[in-house]
Amino acid sequence: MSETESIPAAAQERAAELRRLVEHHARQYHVLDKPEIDDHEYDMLFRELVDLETEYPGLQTPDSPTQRVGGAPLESFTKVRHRRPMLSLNNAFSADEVRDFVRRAERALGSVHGYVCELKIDGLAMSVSYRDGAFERAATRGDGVQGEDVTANVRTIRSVPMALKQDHAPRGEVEVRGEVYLPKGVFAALNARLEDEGKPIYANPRNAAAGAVRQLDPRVTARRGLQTFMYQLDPPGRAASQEEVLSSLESMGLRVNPHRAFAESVDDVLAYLDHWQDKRHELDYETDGVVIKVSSLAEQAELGSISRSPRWAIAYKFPPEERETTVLDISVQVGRTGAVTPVAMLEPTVVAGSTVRRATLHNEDEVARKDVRIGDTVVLHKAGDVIPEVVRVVLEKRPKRSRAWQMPERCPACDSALVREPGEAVRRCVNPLCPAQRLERILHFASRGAMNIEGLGPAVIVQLIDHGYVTEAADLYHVTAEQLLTLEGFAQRSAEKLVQSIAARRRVPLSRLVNAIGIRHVGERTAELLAEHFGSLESLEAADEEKLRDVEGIGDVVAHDVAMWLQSDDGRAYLEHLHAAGVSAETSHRVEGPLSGQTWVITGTLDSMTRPEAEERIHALGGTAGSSVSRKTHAVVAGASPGSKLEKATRLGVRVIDEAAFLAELAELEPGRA
Ligand code: 1X8
Repeated sequence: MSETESIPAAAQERAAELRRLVEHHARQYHVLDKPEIDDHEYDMLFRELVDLETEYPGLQTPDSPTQRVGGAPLESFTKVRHRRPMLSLNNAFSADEVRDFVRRAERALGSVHGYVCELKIDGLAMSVSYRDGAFERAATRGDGVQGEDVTANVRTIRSVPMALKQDHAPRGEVEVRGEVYLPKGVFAALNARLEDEGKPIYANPRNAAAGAVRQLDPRVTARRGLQTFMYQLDPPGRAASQEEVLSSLESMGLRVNPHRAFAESVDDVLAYLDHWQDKRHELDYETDGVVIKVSSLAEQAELGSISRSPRWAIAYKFPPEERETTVLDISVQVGRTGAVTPVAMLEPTVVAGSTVRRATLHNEDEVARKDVRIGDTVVLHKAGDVIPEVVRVVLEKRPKRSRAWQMPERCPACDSALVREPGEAVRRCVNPLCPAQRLERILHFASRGAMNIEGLGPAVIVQLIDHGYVTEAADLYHVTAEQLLTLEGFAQRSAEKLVQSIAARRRVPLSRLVNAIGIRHVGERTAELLAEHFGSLESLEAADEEKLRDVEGIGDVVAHDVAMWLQSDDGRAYLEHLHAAGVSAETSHRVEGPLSGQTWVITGTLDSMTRPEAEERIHALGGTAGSSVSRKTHAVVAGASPGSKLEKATRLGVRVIDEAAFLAELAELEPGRA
């Protein structure tokens, strides 16, 4: 009798089904960075398969996904064989399962000298090798045995030192392992920009981090703002416990998560899990659990590993932050470029620490794929702990006689026919006079990342349009205090103040003006590239499609859109009206100040301000904001993920300061500023 004959047919069939499902979803997640189900659903499928194979060991085939670690590597990077396999961890989904882990460890060892609890980072596992203290190679986990050589990309991550701290750098080869991740704020900004530029967005920070690490162009990686936390050292040197490993990593200059705790007993461990259950939403990165490790390295060695995971560690997974709520309505919004977006209006509900009332459904294909209908009960979560998203419909709770949602054929604001161009997921209103687009264009124009007009928010702009004072951006500069007084909420003083603050934003840096114009697919970043390349609005206006394609970082689609816009009658009229209103781009007008004669270069992203804001503050103090580093550069301000400019500055011996030091200098030189 063969081993499988005693196994019920139903179990055999289910195991085969689960193997297929797990393989499929593991590939979507690890290889393609395009998960179709959320992590919890995947964990549950995986768990069911493990349980079935435990119950019927005959079901455990050598090719079962439970016997493997990650996804297969992509084709585009050189393969790297790990010195030791990069294991994954067994999961625990409840306090009982954590107690089981502790009990097993204590039974095997007699007693355990304590545990270390560390936050489980929802990032990308990474191995970084140093030789005689010098950065040598970085590799992704891949399938655990073989990963991808991503050395060039990881070199651009600021928190990965190119040289370990002298006194603490071990001789010979050491391998450091940890997680590469994208902070929540950086993730939200990245998606906002991608959406702005008409590109597909990332489902969560981990996928965005994976996308950044697997870029074929390291310059793109450098701009993404990746961060790291390291937690493993091989060989461990003098460290005898996980706590000492973490301290060693820190003293070598590597980034280590400050949140960790030593636990003597299972109760200490459980208290730690409890503490982070809700607190985790306050962090600026996503954590999906807590890794619990037997601390003593000797005890770890004694416990060893089984097939894919160590016996000395377990990953407790927080229950998913998901809430059910109902879809009150699906409304459609018209953006500044005419893109029409369906938005689910929800019964307000608290998810991951804040109240959610609406969630974008992105486009009609997404609504159809999820089959979201008005009246449905849906499961809601937050992508990257930030962006509310409808995960799925709870079909059992669907009201009778509900109907599939249909994208309107006509613009909800102006009733003109919507157009869906081939290859695009969105429908657009192409009526340039559409009032909804007009409002969005003006809102965008005045917004913080564009002209940054203080005191000119949505409530005022809506009224200005309603009263007929403003139909396009240029009209803002003709608004009078008398007109403002007829709006709600204005008195003489506040009206005068707003007129002044609008007038003060006639002259802005070119990149701001280019962004403010609101050309489709041109967001902050693209505007900067255009501004840097052309130097003046006149020379940008004179550019044709071919010249635009020459701009580094600008693709054919964007070049085409920008050229079409610049050549269109509407585009020309729009710019003419702005010129007539006295709006112009700052060329290098000279202000005398404490930074006169100094060139400052900003590289990477700053947390407290956008790059244009930082450059303006340098200008205001008489300084010049340069775009490349030379010996003449006075200082380089290095934000997150600074890339090659930082390397060059270091090479040339140019002074490099971080954001905090930059802010301190500004504060000293700008006495008038709060
Ligand atoms: C994975 C992770 C570990 C830690 C944090 N985040 C992770 N995603 C940690 O130990 N601090 S350990 C680990 C693994 O061994 N697969």
